[in-house]
Amino acid sequence: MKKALAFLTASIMALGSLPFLSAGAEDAFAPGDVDMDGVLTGHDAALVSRHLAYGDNNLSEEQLKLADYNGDGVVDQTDVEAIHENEVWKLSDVDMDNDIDLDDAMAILQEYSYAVVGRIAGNLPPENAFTDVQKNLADVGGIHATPTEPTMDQAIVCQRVFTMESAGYCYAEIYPVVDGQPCYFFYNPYE
Ligand SMILES: [Ca+2]
Ligand SMILES: [Ca+2]
Ligand SMILES: [Ca+2]
Repeated sequence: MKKALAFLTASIMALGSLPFLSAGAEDAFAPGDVDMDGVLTGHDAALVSRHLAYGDNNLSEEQLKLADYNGDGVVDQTDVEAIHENEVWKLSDVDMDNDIDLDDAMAILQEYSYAVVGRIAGNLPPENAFTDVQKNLADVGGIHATPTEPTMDQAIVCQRVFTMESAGYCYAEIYPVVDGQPCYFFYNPYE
């Protein structure tokens, strides 16, 4: 019995030290899926773009590996452009209908309101909860490396972007341009 236990302990320790276990976990995410929510979106482009422009969104080592979309060992604007070109949903398109409009701003605002009510009541209604993909899409500034509850600021920025695009404002007036590089997160005047 003692021998069997020792063998079991040794086996478990050996399993824990096997390198393929951790490699398998990393392989779960496709290149470019930096926020690790299972789908390539505008938020992945926003995270990498923000990292390059300001470096203030605390991407983990694993996320930086995923940010190297073309696998050339460097995270740069080429990766941002490629992720942006291949994104399935645009940043802030939280209802995922391929259009950024007032509906998205209202959805973010509603989710924010429910989250606040949920916090007060200690019970967030699950039927109104955003998925992680939606929470990530609401992160218009590309600041949050992990899914977070939507804020009122995000709703206002989303509405502002929709209004400016409708009014014909140019790219650089809506998106930041840092060191001559176009960015893929939204400028947030409330930050
Ligand atoms: Ca993603
Ligand atoms: Ca690269
Ligand atoms: Ca939409």
